Amino acid sequence: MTQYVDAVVIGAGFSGIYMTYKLHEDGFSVKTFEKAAGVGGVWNVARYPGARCDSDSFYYNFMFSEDLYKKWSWSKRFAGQDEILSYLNFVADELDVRQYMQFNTEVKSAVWNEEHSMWHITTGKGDEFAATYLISGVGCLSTSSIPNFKGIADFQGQSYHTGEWPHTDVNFKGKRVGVIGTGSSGVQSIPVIAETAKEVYVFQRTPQYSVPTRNRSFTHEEVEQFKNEFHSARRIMLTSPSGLPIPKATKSIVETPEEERNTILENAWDKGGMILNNAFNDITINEKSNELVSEFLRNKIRAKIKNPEVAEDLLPYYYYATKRPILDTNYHDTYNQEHVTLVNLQQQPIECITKNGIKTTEKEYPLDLIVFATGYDAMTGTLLKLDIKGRKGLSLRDKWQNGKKVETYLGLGLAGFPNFFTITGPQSPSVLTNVPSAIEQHVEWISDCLKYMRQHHLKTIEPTEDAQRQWSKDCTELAHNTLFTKTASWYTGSNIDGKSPDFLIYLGGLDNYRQICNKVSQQGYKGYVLGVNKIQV
Ligand code: NA7
Repeated sequence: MTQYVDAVVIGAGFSGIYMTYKLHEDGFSVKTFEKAAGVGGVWNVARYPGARCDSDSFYYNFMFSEDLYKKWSWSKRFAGQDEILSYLNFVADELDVRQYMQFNTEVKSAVWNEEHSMWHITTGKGDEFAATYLISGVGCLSTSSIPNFKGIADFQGQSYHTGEWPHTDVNFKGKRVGVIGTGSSGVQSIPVIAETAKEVYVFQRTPQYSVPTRNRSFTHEEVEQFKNEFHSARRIMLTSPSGLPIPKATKSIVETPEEERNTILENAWDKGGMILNNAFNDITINEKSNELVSEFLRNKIRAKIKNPEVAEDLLPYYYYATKRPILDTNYHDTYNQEHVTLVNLQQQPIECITKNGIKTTEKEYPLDLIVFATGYDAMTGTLLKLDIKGRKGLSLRDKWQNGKKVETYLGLGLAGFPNFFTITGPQSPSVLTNVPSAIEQHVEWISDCLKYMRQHHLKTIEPTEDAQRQWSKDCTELAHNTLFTKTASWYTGSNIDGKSPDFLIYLGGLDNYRQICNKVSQQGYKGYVLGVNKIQV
């Protein structure tokens, strides 16, 4: 039997929890489906060793409620996966949202019903729901990607992707472990794996820049200070491009005299975290500026690594920060340990995976366990797993797959898909900001929009093709004015075969984005078609 709710939300991570809460608070009936057994989203599944957040913990949380903020005390400067998951469980309890959530349930399809102006949602368990609104909180880094290595099924040892880590402890003791990938997940996990493994082989395709996390426990006084500074921090977060209480950088690195520049870089290095990549305003814009920071970071690697040949193999030469900036704890030092071997895939690419391990063009590395730290089908991967069909049976897959250009309006919705909203969708700024800050903005904007619809007796809302084209053009242009598009990364979709190479993140900053979204709503949802009854097709 089909049940009716005002809104169906997909996912119970940061986005789904807050969206569910807001909808209920605003008097809408809501049903939230979550594939996993509990809340947490990516923090419930990416349980790999060393998994940690790169935003300072007291800002990587909800800030919409002072009371909620003050009830939780983070133990460390950068929280690990387990603490973030505990936090999200705490929030779900505090906001009392579990009653609207159904776990262990995957949404299979969502089809727009033209006649009733409603979404028809079907789950893997056979639930049928009709909903006026469909809201995706599936996240932008939630579909793991394992490259199609030849022979992958032949491997007889254990193997795991970092984004789908088992809920039981994986024991590395006495084992020969191969790690493929040196993005954030690889860099975080490799030093921890090396603590107990007998041998570690890191299969590196692209060397990485990395800045120390400088993680540490908070004192009681520090925790109290964060809580007391709630209002001042929030004020800056609402107006900063990153959504963090880091003011906009105003200095150009090329225009800063060498001595001063080095002092700023050294200070940022000593403080750790995301300070260095936010220290100057031209790092990702100007090649010369970028090279100054890149060389600073390469020198840090040279100074750390004892074996000069290994040091050479670890030196990155892409434009710093055009891949996700990485924070580490003892990453590069790990290569000074005798049982850790760097395999440079630029010199010896992987040929295949065998029953015993990984074979490169030079030799076979026998392994007991392979860790795939090979990343995600970011931004669009999870949305495309769902069979979403809009007006006239138009499928999201037909619209976006097979090299077709991905276009959205504000990263929040798309033409042909009425009453469908995407939290942290493609072409929103979210993944290049402090994600919870972006999520709060998205959820609050969507929630205001639905209240507006109710107040004005509107039945449908849908971006126009023109507004969508213009937004997508703006996103592309912003990206082409930077160095981001000169580097292959998941930002550009180039890590996934067959994906249209495009930069799917709005680079204008969360501050500007917030203003643009506010202007759109203040102007009666400019760029949208609002339907009193169903829109004639
Ligand atoms: P990333 O950042 O996409 O890193 C994936 C890594 O896997 C990266 O080093 C890739 O090398 C490597 N990779 C991917 N495919 C291959 C193949 N075929 N052969 C060898 N190496 C390969 O994913 P993460 O999980 O580390 O981080 C994703 C985000 O999650 C992170 O930014 C946080 O926000 C959370 P490449 O650089 O492409 O040469």
